[in-house]
Amino acid sequence: SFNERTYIMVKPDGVQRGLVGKIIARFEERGFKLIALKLVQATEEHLEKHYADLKGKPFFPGLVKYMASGPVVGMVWQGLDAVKTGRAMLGATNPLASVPGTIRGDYALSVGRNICHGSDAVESAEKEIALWFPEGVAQYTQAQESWIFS
Ligand code: YYY
Ligand code: MG
Repeated sequence: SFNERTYIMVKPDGVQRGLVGKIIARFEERGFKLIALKLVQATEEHLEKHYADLKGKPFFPGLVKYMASGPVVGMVWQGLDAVKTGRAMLGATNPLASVPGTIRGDYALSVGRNICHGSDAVESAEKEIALWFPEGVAQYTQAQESWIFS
């Protein structure tokens, strides 16, 4: 929908590699509205909640340790079909399968270091936004809105 929101996160490797600005720029330039943003060192307990659906997978312990290995940048982007479009902008989970032009397809090689997260459904987006931004998100009018949407 028009006002759909998605949770996008630059993972610790993306932060360490200095890719935060480039990833933000892609969402800004596409026309999405930034309604929340923060740099945070997440605890393993918090990350286990974020990835609760993957508990039991063989890569789960390593995933949580990697995600807790440094600060992440969490953000919420709003706009037309934000969840599906965000996923398309990220590329495939395995960067080797991500086409060039996607974030993972341009900046990553390994599934265990794929530099960014994006919600996979509207329902999980709302859950993730509540988990990472319990204080809430901003509400404002994007000045260029009428030049992006008809
Ligand atoms: O949503 P997405 O990040 O594309 O993939 P998920 O299936 O939700 O897995 C989350 C995260 O786990 C993935 O970004 C990398 C890691 N992972 C892994 O290390 N090895 C796998 N075989 C699958 C996923
Ligand atoms: Mg996922």
